[in-house]
Amino acid sequence: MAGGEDKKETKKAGAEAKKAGGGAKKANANGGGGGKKKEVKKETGLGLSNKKDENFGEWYSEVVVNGEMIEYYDISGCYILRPWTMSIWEIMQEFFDVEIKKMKIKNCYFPLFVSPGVLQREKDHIEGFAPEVAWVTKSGESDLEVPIAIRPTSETVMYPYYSKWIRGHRDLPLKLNQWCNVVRWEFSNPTPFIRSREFLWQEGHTAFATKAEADEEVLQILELYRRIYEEYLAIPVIKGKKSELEKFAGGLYTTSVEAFVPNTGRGIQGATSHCLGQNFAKMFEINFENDKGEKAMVWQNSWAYSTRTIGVMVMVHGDDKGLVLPPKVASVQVIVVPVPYKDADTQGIFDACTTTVNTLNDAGIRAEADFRDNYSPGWKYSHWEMKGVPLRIEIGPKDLANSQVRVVRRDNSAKIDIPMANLAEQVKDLLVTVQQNLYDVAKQKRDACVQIVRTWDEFIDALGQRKLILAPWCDEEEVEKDVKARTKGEMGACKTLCSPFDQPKLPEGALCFASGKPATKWTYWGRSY
Ligand code: 87F
Repeated sequence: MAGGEDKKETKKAGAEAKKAGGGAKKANANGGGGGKKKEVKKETGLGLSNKKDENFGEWYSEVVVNGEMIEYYDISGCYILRPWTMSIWEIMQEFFDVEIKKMKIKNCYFPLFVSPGVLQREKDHIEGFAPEVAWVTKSGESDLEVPIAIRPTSETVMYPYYSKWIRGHRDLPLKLNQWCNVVRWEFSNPTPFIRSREFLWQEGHTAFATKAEADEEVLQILELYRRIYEEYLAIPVIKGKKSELEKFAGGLYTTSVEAFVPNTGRGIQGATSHCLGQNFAKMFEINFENDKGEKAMVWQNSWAYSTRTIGVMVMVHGDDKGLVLPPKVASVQVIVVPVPYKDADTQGIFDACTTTVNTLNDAGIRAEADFRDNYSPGWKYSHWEMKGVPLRIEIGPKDLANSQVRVVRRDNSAKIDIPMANLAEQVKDLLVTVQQNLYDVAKQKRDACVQIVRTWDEFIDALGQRKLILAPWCDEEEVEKDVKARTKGEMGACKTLCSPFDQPKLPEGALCFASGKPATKWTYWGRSY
């Protein structure tokens, strides 16, 4: 990149960090309030200065920084993923990795760099993506003889080797996955997790002898993506098929899980599972001799989910006190805070905290105590609320005397006193309850945003109200393009999110809301990320 541009980028990153409440805004390391600033609340110094319902964008940036998930970086669109983020990613990774291994998918690692030659082989499909490809052009002071691309996705990196490795039907299926980073030099509105220039993902690339096998795997993987969202992140998603316009152009068809962010009224593609058909097999000559001794082409799939999942979680569950982590992905599920009083038995309280943590850990619960002596209990409450820890246990002199602990839920602030005697069991149950409640509340809010429309006027009305729109559609590409054009505005165009697999019955003679032609399916529409 040229020097001038470089400076521009650095400036942009600075502006981004500022927007996030400084990026550098420290969580008040010495525990003291900073004094005059509006956002400094009570003695804690930890409050958010933006409210989720009032200023969503600023709120989001502030939450991911103050919750210690992200640190802004001096390159626009690039973010530091702090341990609080990585522990969530690792939990989801562990789940998915075990599941795909059950499906006999194997992990591998291909290089980060792509030679321009192979990238060009995919040029028809890459055309629209080309501006996002980042290139290495120099080493030290000298220009590289041939510039080298950084992978934005790995089809072109991997498939030449699929062509080499697949000879006969006995080499099939070939099912590989890699956990890696990719780079897409986005230009529009970078947002931590949601739209970043480098992100982490898994990308699966599989090849089969038959289309039937490929079709089956597409849905198996999509179900794993649904489970990540619904069972781990407590976010309801819609499984469905992308329109011809919105599918991966290089593939045959694209399936996705779609989430919704009620505050902004935007849909968000959660993960995709594509059947590539034989398009890449043709391009990369991935042929094999079938069991009849004939030459045949493989059928391929590719599928991915990324660290975007974490951004969706923050947007859906976070509140005005900060992050709200679903227990299944929280690296600390229970934070134990000693609440000593002047003349109380401080050592006794500290010992009870240690015992509590040990008891919970022994029961497989991820619990920690916050023994820091330079912060007040109130500061610690705010701190761990900001970080979204699902349960807080407070132990003070009264609790000690009564052989009980006070448990406070992050999701609804409910306070429950639990006898120390059967602590682990009750905390385990509570974590399950919190997980379920987060999902239920998110689903309620999402469902309340779904609007069924039948006419263009109803559609425009619903769009104005930031709804997730379900409409009968004729499934014609020209009509979708037309809807996009007619809804283009400051907030961005409305497009199809997916046609849900779970289709309500189309009434006899139902017409497309946009074209008035006979409708062939129900489709979700909305603005999206
Ligand atoms: C950006 C630059 C260059 C998306 C890009 O979804 C190429 C691309 O091919 C590109 N952005 N895509 C589509 C990715 C398709 C597919 N790849 C494997 C997936 C799942 C994992």
